[in-house]
Amino acid sequence: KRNFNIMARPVTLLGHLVAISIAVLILVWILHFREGVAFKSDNKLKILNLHVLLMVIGLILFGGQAIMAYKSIPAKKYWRKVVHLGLHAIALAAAIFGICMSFKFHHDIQLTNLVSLHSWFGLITVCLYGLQWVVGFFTYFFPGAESRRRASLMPWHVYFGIFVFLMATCTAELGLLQSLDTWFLLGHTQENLIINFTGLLIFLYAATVVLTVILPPLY
Ligand code: HEM
Ligand code: ASC
Repeated sequence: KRNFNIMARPVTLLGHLVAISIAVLILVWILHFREGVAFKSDNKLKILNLHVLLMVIGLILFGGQAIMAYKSIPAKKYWRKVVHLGLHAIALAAAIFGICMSFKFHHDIQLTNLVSLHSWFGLITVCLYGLQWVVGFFTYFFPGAESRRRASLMPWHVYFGIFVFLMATCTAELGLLQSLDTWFLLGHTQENLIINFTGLLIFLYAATVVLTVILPPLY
């Protein structure tokens, strides 16, 4: 009889490839089709672009890699865990800084904050992400809960981890959709194609990351 078992490690390879493709597309979009990034500039769109870059590369790409760490890193469990929480810390820091950039953009051009569905999703996502990180850290790393508590919280940790990661990808899709002058751009322009392909790849990334969680590890 044939055996249809698929192990997670090869799927994490696809996850890395998709992540690199998203990084390339988003960099081409922001550096070539838009005006690049800046923390301080008279061209306020550069500050908004910094927000986009931090959210996609920081929160989504690093966050997904953090989740896949238990299936992608060929090392002992302890080191996988250190990579898992470390990459999540980078993702969270980028997300908090990235949110600040969107508020700075709104402040500088005197736009009202928290109007769009994208902004509501984004704020909820980052709050839940921070909560997930803190609870995960104290339960599973330092000082660590007793083993029965660790075990009983694990399904919740995995469920909320997937949930908040998917919320982050939804927020990014809403952000792409809203990309300022979308209506002006509509048409078969190169920039429009890049935005759409980025959105498709983010969806494929989410599908891949969640699949690695469900598949058994390859030792
Ligand atoms: C799995 C710890 C933060 C999402 C795990 C596991 C541990 C852990 C011990 C179980 C791995 C296993 O037994 O195979 C931690 C610690 C964190 C943290 C110490 C923070 C300091 C996060 C965050 C997220 C997250 C912020 C998501 C936003 C997940 C997911 C899994 C997981 C989806 C399942 C991975 C799999 O089974 O392939 N984490 N975690 N974790 N964690 Fe975390
Ligand atoms: C941990 C860890 C796990 C869980 C397990 C309880 O710290 O690495 O896999 O807690 O002990 O499910």
